[in-house]
Amino acid sequence: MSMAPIRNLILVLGDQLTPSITSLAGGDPARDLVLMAELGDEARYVRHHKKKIAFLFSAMRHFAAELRGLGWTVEYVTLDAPDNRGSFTAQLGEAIARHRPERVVVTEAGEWRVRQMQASWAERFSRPVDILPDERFLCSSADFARWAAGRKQLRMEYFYREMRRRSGLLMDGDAPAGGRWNFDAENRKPAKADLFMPRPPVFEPDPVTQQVLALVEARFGDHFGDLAPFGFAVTRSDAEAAFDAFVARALPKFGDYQDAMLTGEPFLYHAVMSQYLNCGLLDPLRVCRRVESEWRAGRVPLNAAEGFIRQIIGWREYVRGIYWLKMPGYERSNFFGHARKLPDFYWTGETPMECLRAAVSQTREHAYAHHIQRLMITGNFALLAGIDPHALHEWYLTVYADAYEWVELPNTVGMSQFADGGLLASKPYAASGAYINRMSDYCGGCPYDVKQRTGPEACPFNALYWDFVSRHRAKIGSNPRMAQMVRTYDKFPAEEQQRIADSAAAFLAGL
Ligand code: FAD
Ligand code: DLZ
Ligand code: SF4
Repeated sequence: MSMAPIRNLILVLGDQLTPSITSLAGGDPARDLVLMAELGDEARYVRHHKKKIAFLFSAMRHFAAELRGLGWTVEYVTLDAPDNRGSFTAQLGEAIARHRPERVVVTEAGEWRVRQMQASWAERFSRPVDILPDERFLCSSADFARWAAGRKQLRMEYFYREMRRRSGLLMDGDAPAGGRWNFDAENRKPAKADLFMPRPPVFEPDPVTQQVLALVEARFGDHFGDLAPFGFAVTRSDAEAAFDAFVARALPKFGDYQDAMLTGEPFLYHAVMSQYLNCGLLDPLRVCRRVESEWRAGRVPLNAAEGFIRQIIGWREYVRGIYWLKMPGYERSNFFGHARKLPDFYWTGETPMECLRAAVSQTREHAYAHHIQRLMITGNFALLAGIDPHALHEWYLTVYADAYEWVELPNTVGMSQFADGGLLASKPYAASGAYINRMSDYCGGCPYDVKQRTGPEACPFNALYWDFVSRHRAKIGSNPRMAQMVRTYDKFPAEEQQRIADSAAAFLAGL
C-alpha cells in the first residue's frame, strides 16, 4: 500500500467494533492507519463454535467498511490473505515493519491472555505502544478494586446500587424508582407455551457474510456447532434493529419469565443481545437508557426495565470487575476439588436427560442458551457431577457466540461452580430435579421420573444433588443457605442415604 508516512498504527481487535472506542477516538483518519485481522490463533485458542467465528469475522468486515465510510484507511487482513500471520503479535510485527509508524495505539484487550501480548509489544517492536482504557464500561477495574477493598464479601446487589447512583438509571433523585432497588422476587414465573412467543429477527446473510460462511466451513468445519442457518445481525444498524424488536416484542415480559425454560423455545423473552454488546455493535449504556425511557413512557413495567438494566450495569459490570481483580489464577479455582472429565454429551447432546439434551442441542444450533439454561441445567449438572471446572470453563468459552473470558470465566467458575469458594456467589447454584420441573416443561418429555429420588428410573439430578450435599458437607455446611439442606439430608434414614450414594455412584460410573 502506498500512502504518506503513517503516524499511528491503530490495531482494532475483533471485539472492539465501536467507532468511538478510545484507540480511534484520539486518532486522525488523515494520518493514522487502522489494522484489523482475522487470525487463526484467535479462532483456535479454544475451538470456537463455527457460528461465533462467522459472526465475528463478518461483523469485523462490515466494521472495516463502516470505518472506511468515516474516512479511515483500514488495512484488513482476511484469514485467507497470503500475508496473514496468524496471531496479533506476528500480524502487528509485519505491519510495523512495512509502515514504520511512530506509535502503535490499541484499546486494552478484554482478556488477560491478550493483554499479556499487548504488554510485550513496546519492547518487542522498540516503539511506543499506547494501551488505552476501554471506556465502554461504567466501572473501570481500578474503580472496582477500590469498591472491593476491605469488603469481606463482594455482593453484586451493593455494587449494582452504586452503578445505579453513578449512571442515574432508574433513579428518582437519591432514591430508586418505584421505592425498591430490585424487583427480582417478581421475576420467577414459569412460562406457558403461547402462540405469540416473540422470536429474535433473522437477518439473511449478505454477500460479505456468505463469503465468510464459506471460509469458516472450509477452515473450521470440524469445530463444534451448526453454521447454517445463520441469522445474526453483523452490522450496527441490524444489531440496533434486533434491539428495537426486543424492546417492542419481548421486553415487557422480560422480567416475569426470566427464569423460565420451555421446550422448542430457546429465546423466550430474552434479549439475545450479549453477542452484540460484547463485540461493540451495541452500546450497553445507550441500551439501558432506552429501556428506562420505555418504562418512563409507560410502555414496559418497572420489574422488566429494572431486571434488564440490572443484568447490564449490575451483573455484566460486576463479573468484569471480579475477572480483573482475580486474574491471573482465577481460571484455576477449584474449591471442591472436582476432577471428573466433561461428559461427551456436552458436545453431542446425546443423553436421555431431556433438559440437558435440549440445552446442548440448541447451543449447537444457535450458539445461544439463556442464563437459566447455562446456570441451572448445564452448570448445575456439572457442579453436582463433580466436573473439572476448568474443562467446563473451556466448554462455555467455546460454545457461545457471546463468550469472552472476562465475562464467561466469573460466570462459570464463580457463579455456576462456586469454584472460588463463594467470592462471587452467596451459595452454590445446586438444585435437584424439582427446580427444573418447576421452571420448565422438560421433565414431561424425559424418560426419567423427576419425582423419584433413587433407582435407575429416577431423575439423575436428585441422587446427585443429595450426594453433593453429603460429599461436601464440610465445605458447605457453614453456609446458612446450604446448612438447611445438610440438616435435611441428615434426617434421611441410613438406608435412604445409602440408596442415594449407590444411585449417584451407579449413574456417574455410566457417564
Ligand atoms: P438477557 O437475559 O436478555 O440479558 C440481557 C443482557 O444482560 C445480556 O445480553 C447480557 O449482556 C447481560 N447479562 C445478563 N446476565 C449476565 C451475567 N450473568 N453476566 C454478564 N452479563 C449478563 N454472558 C456473556 O455475555 N458471555 C458469556 O460468555 C457468558 N457465559 C456464561 C456462562 C455461565 C456458566 C453462565 C451461568 C452465564 C454466562 N453468561 C455469559 C451470562 C448470561 O447467561 C448471558 O449474558 C445471557 O444468557 C445472554 O443472553 P441474552 O442476551 O438473551 O441475555
Ligand atoms: C474471538 C475472536 C475470534 C474468534 N477471532 C478474532 C480475529 O480473528 N481477530 C480479532 O482481532 N479478534 C478475534 N476475536 C476476538 C479476540 O479474541 C478478542 O479481542 C480477545 O478475546 C480479547 O478480548
Ligand atoms: Fe432433567 Fe430430571 Fe427433568 Fe429429566 S426428569 S428433564 S433429567 S430434571
